Amino acid sequence: MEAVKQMTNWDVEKIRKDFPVLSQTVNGQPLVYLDNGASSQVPQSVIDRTSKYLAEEHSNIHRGVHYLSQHATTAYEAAREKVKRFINAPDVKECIFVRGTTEGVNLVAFSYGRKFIGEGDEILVSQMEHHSNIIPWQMIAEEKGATIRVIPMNERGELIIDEYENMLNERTKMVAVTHVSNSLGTVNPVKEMIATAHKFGVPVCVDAAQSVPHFPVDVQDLDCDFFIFSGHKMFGPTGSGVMYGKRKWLDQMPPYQTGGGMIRTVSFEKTTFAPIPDKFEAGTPAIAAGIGLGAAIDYINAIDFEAAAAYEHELLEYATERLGDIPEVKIIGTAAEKASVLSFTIEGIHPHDIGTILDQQGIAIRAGHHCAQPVMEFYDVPATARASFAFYNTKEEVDKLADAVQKVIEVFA
Ligand code: C6P
Repeated sequence: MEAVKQMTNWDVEKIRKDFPVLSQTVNGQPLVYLDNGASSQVPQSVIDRTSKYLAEEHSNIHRGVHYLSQHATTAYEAAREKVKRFINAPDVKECIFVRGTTEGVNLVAFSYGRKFIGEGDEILVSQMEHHSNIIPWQMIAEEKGATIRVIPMNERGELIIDEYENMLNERTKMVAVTHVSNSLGTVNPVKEMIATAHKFGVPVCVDAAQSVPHFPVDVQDLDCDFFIFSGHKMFGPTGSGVMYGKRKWLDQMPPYQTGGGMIRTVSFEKTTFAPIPDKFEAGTPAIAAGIGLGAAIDYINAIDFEAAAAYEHELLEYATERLGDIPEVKIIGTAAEKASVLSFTIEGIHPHDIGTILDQQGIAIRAGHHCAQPVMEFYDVPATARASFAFYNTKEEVDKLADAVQKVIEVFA
């Protein structure tokens, strides 16, 4: 609690004014939006930039010689440059626009997998992966006769790194691991995991859907081979996302989807493909969403993101303390390193009932398996209630959450 009081360098009330959605009432109560892990809210600057594109610049890109097309192309490619700087990619061409993390992982699994994974090979995924970072690997493993092996975790929801190290061998062809768990909030030591995998020559695909909205990232420092995230979880629009990949892989990988915009030459006999990034961007992309993602990066750059991360961390600690003080509440996911996610259960009350009662008080949380059924199985629960925070949430909102949870318990007593 003390820590939150000391947060002098983060003016949350000023920040909140940037997000129009936050000032509404829901079910007669001021909205308390604690479902940022599903989708974060969008600042006015992103709304304005996207509207401007639709109102004044809308046109197909990379295809026209006319003014609008060139203008839209410039704006879209400027967004790609922003992505490059945001994640510190060495080359803008290594930043492939996708519709979101799901599409990005499918792209890597099927394209890398078709080229580099064979019979008897092994793919490591962790116990805490989102379904998006399990199923594509399962599909390619099935197609190729490869095996999925699971990096285990302990009761706190931390990966057991010793066991991970023992799992790597000459058959391992990929490590697919989440940077931050969406169901537990665990921040995984991906930099160390990548260094270990590289000792075996194994590439690592990092699911960064839940990390990029919460703290600065640097793909060169991590030395990851693939790094994938969604725009709609980092204050941008849905339909935007990024798959960063090292050129050494991308140049060798076959296209994932084919069609317009990704070719060099086409004849009925043979097609040759454009270099990256075009090779992986078939068809007309989500132009407005991509430009909006660029604006979201501008927004993050304009605030003090390090201070935002520190504030959010203190908020999470405060929420953990408040909910932890309620004897009936069991917190799921107690890793030493956590970011912005608080999953919990209450004995005898289904998380959907918790979510519904909280909604009646204007509090938005997520209840369910969070597309992480193996995590639910690990803890032997059907679902959890999950509050997930962003830098515009407040200590007062955490208090409302804790009071509302207390009321839920009273209703069911
Ligand atoms: N998690 C959540 O409420 P998409 O849907 O493609 O933008 O992102 C998929 C995805 C992949 N990895 C992780 C770690 C994620 O958290 C998500 C999305 C949302 O937790 C919706 S299930």
